[in-house]
This record gives sequence, C-alpha cells and structure tokens, in this order.
Amino acid sequence: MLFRGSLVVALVALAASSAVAAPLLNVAATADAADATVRNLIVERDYTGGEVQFNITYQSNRAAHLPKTLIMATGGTIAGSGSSNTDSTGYTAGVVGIAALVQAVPEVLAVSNIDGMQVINTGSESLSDAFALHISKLANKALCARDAPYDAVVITHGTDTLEETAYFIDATLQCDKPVVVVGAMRPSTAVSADGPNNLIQAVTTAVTPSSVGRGTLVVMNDRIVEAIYVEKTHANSVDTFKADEQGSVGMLLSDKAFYYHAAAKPTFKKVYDVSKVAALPRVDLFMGYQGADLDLFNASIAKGSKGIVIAGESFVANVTFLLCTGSGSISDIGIANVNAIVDKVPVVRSTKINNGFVVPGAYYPTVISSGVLNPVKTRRLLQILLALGKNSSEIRTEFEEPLKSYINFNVTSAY
Ligand SMILES: *[C@@H]1O[C@H](CO)[C@@H](O)[C@H](O)[C@H]1NC(C)=O
Ligand SMILES: *[C@@H]1O[C@H](CO)[C@@H](O)[C@H](O)[C@H]1NC(C)=O
Ligand SMILES: *[C@@H]1O[C@H](CO)[C@@H](O)[C@H](O)[C@H]1NC(C)=O
Ligand SMILES: *[C@@H]1O[C@H](CO)[C@@H](O)[C@H](O)[C@H]1NC(C)=O
Ligand SMILES: CC(=O)N[C@H]1CO[C@H](CO)[C@@H](O)[C@@H]1O
Repeated sequence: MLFRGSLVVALVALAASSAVAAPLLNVAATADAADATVRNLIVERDYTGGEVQFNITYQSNRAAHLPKTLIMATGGTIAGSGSSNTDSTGYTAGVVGIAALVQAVPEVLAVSNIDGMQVINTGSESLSDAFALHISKLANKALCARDAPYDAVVITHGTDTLEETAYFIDATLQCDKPVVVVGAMRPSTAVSADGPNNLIQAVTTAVTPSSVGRGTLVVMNDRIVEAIYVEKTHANSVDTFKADEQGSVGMLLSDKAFYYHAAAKPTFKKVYDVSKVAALPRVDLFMGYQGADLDLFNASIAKGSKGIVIAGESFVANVTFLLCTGSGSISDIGIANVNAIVDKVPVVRSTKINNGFVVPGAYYPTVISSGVLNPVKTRRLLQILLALGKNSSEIRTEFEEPLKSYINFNVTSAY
C-alpha cells in the first residue's frame, strides 16, 4: 500500500512481543515531492506475511531520543472526508488512512516516533464486539507484554462509541503505560478540522511521563478525561468529551500535557484479564421510558441466541439485559417481565441520566445495579464478566460490592 511518491524498499525489524521472534517486513519509504518536510518522514510498510504481531503500514523515521508510540487507526470522523470544506454533518467517516492522518500534522513526529497500524477503517457505530476484544489484545501486546515494543498507544476512533472502546481497554489493560483514545468532530476536509490538533495532543499526552498510571485517557479539544468517567456530551460540537461530575484530570496547555493532580486510581476501577477470552457474549441494551412494557426479553433471548449461531461465534453465552431510566428505575409491568427471566440471565440496571449512581437497594432485589457506569460501559463490563465465566452472584458482587457500604436500608424488609 503506497501513500504517494516514489518507493524505496528496506528491511526493518519490528520488535514483537515476548515469545515471538522479531519478524522482518518489507518497508516502503515514500517521498512526497511536493512537501520537503513530509518527504523524509512518511514511510509505508507493506505487509509481507509471516507471523507478525502488528501490521504496521506506516513508520516514521527513528529519532533515538524520542519515545515510541503505536497509533492504531480505526476510522471515524477523524478519518472522514466531506464533499465540501463546510460540510460537517454529511461526510463519510473512515476513508482517510493512517499515513494521511499523520501527514496532516507532521509536527507529531517531533514528539514521538510513530508506527501506524490500520486496525479497521469505519465509523465507530459499526465496530463489533470482536473489534473491542481485538484492539484490547493488541494494546496489551504493544504495551504490556515482556519486551513490549511501544511506550504508548494512541487509538484514533469515531466519536459515537469512543467511550465504549476506551472503557473496554481501561478495564482490560494489564499495565500502567498510557493508552489515549482520540477522535474528531469535524471531518478532515472541513474548515478548522479538529482532528490534527486532537491527534498531536493525544500523542503528546500519551508520551508525557506523568500520564503513566492514569489508565486509558480520552484527549479531545484540549481536555484529558479518564475513560471510566468520560462521555460524549454533545452530538455536534467539538467540545463534547467530558466527565461532568468527576471533571477532566488535565488539559493541554500550549504543547504540554498539564495534570491537576498526581496519578490516582479511580475509586471503582477494576482490571480484568481477557487475554484468553475468544469472544464476547451478546448483551442487549434496552432503554426505559414511561410505562415501558419491557416484554421483548423472551423474543430477544430467542433472537440473540439465533444471531450468535448464524454469526458463527465460537462462544455462545446467555443473552443478558440492561435497563436504564432515571436512577435505574423500572416500570411495574417491566419488573414483572424482568422477574420472569432473571433466573435465566443476569439483569443489570444502569441509568440513562449522565450523572450519578445506580446503587444496589431495595426496589429491585432481583436486578443487579451498575454503580457508577453508564449503560454502554455497564454493557461492556457485563460482557467481560460473562466472558470470564462469572455466575450471577459473582457478577452482582463485581458491580455492587464497591457501593454496598453506602446502602442505609434493609434490602430484605424494604422490598
Ligand atoms: C494482519 O494482516 C493479515 C493479512 O491481512 C491478517 O490476517 C491479520 O489478522 C492481521 N493482523 C492483525 C494483528 O491485525
Ligand atoms: C418469558 O418467558 C417466561 C418463561 O421462561 C414466562 O414466564 C414469561 O411470562 C415470558 N414473558 C413474556 C413477556 O412473555
Ligand atoms: C457462583 O460462583 C461462586 C464462586 O465460584 C460459587 O461459590 C457459587 O456457588 C456460584 N453460584 C451459583 C449460583 O452457581
Ligand atoms: C433486616 O430485615 C430482616 C428481616 O425482616 C431482619 O431480620 C434484620 O434484622 C434486618 N436487619 C437490619 C440491619 O435492620
Ligand atoms: C437463555 C440461556 O441461554 N440461559 C442459560 C444461561 O446460563 C445458564 C447457566 O449456564 C443456563 O442454565 C441457561 O440455560
């Protein structure tokens, strides 16, 4: 895969993870005649087969004094292209490749050595459960394996489900090195596209020493926010990724990442090892509303199991449900339907409200409470726990234990 310009072939050893010997790959170094700055920096590497850990399609020249960052590109608006430079709603997401992303902001190469891997190139709404598991395993290999080749990982991602991937990696990364997830709200062809600035801020944050031990971070529009708490808060504006209640942990000041406090572990954060998980089970998400009947569970169980079989998934598990209304309340009709199926599948309730907790308590003793996690993150954690073979009471413990001591009423007698 060539970017453009002339082709130079060289051999470069790609340091791979622990047990696997570093494979040799053909490297195609391309020159851009139009831009002398970029010319010596853009390198494309052709995949030539063999056992490789990462399919590197882009590699910058190496500067010994700079850290090594792996950018895993997945598509989204940051890789989007519009039909005009004022088009910020009707564009096609996920068409611009990793080399073009870096070329748009070559200053990033003064911050870090960059390897680029195009994991997928699509809008994030189309990313699958298999993708989440795959990119988590890649991040773990890139950063946490013995002799791991990288100091940091940056993931470029569509914004619509960015917080799901960010949280999934946060909950499954086995070491303290930084992972930064970044996107853009305007396509690369727009006036004042935010992608290039977000990308250099993301890489800068990723290689900042004080970013170690902060878990997975989302960097957009100058803010640094923890994946466990971050949410997309505005459908259109560039100022969208925030943690309303918990706040951002830092911001980009000029060209430096500034943190308000030393690194600390979020109160409810737990990390799970999914390295041996072959696939994530299907978990369906239902939204609460006035008088919601919630009488589609059985259809969904049937439908879900069927879907898993048709997709050829190797891991068939219980279809499981999430519910979300105000503080996790469920309609009277709905709870009757829930109670008819909770012996088959664990039911976890989260909340569609952006802030606050769903605490374990008296109202729905048959239903597990999500605590601080929003519905899509609750879904991810439930998938992880099911994939690790946890039973319902173990799943309840994982979700509810941190908030147990905050319950001031008697669950048994209040119901
Ligand atoms: C690398 O590319 C090959 C060929 O396209 C593919 O089979 C393999 O799954 C890729 N590896 C990763 C880690 O994405
Ligand atoms: C779902 O199936 C259970 C039996 O497994 C049944 O008791 C319940 O009434 C069904 N719910 C609905 C809404 O049909
Ligand atoms: C769930 O797993 C725990 C720990 O392995 C075990 O003690 C418990 O009996 C299991 N519960 C059920 C209902 O299987
Ligand atoms: C909770 O209710 C049960 C059953 O009514 C009762 O036996 C128990 O003492 C109560 N516990 C507390 C802490 O009030
Ligand atoms: C709907 C469904 O697949 N239910 C299963 C959930 O898991 C338990 C325990 O493995 C099974 O007994 C159920 O049949």
